[in-house]
Amino acid sequence: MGTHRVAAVLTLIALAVLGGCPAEQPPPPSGYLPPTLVSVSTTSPVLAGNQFRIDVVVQDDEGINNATPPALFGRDGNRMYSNRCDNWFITHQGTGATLNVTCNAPTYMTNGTWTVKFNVEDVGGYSPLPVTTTIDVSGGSNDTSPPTVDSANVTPMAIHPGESVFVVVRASDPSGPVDFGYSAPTFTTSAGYADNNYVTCTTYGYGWVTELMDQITYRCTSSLLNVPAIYRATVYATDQLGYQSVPIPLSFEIVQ
Ligand SMILES: [Ca+2]
Ligand SMILES: [Ca+2]
Repeated sequence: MGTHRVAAVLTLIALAVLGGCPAEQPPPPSGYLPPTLVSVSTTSPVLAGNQFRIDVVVQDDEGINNATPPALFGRDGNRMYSNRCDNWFITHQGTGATLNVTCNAPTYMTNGTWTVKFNVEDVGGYSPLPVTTTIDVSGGSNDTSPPTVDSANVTPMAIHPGESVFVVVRASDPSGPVDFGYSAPTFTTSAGYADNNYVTCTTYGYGWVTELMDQITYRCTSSLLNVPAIYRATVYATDQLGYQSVPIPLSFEIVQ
């Protein structure tokens, strides 16, 4: 293809693109724009065991309503230490606002870079503005070992079709909270029954046992199954660095 023909084709493409552009949009009505970020700063680096601050200035076409509690995210992208930034104050300035957030870095927090995320909402609730910043932590934990599943129990161990079992898992880690992947265990049976024989698990409760030990409860309900059958699953815990514990096998029986 000659140079001139390439230029002609490009011109045609450009005209087609331009021709496809919609007419100029009228400005959106007042309040229909999400907040915009003016500035965000943190008192980083952060010494583990101490407080740190996040200061955010936002602007809106209408006014700022509130912000969600900031949460810290580990290197694996999972939410950790979510109750560490409970103090935040909003100073309204016209249709903008300044947010001053104070957070606590626990002594066992892992050294390295952490991400802080939260949303700022405008009065109209049109679209929250996600705010993301980072902090660098030092003087904390250098733990690089995976968490430990301290206990994993199924109660009761035998049910009738249509009934539920509760799965309670406790796990701990030297550098603080663990998570359980936020995915419920998948119980399967090797009995080869039809597809309408299944067990569905959902998260039933979640909380700290101690600062370094977390617990999760799942409720697992069986369909109207052929019986008897033994259902098996594994559970594991993940720490803030993404290290996974040894998977722990679980089982229960569905009886007539
Ligand atoms: Ca707005
Ligand atoms: Ca660990």
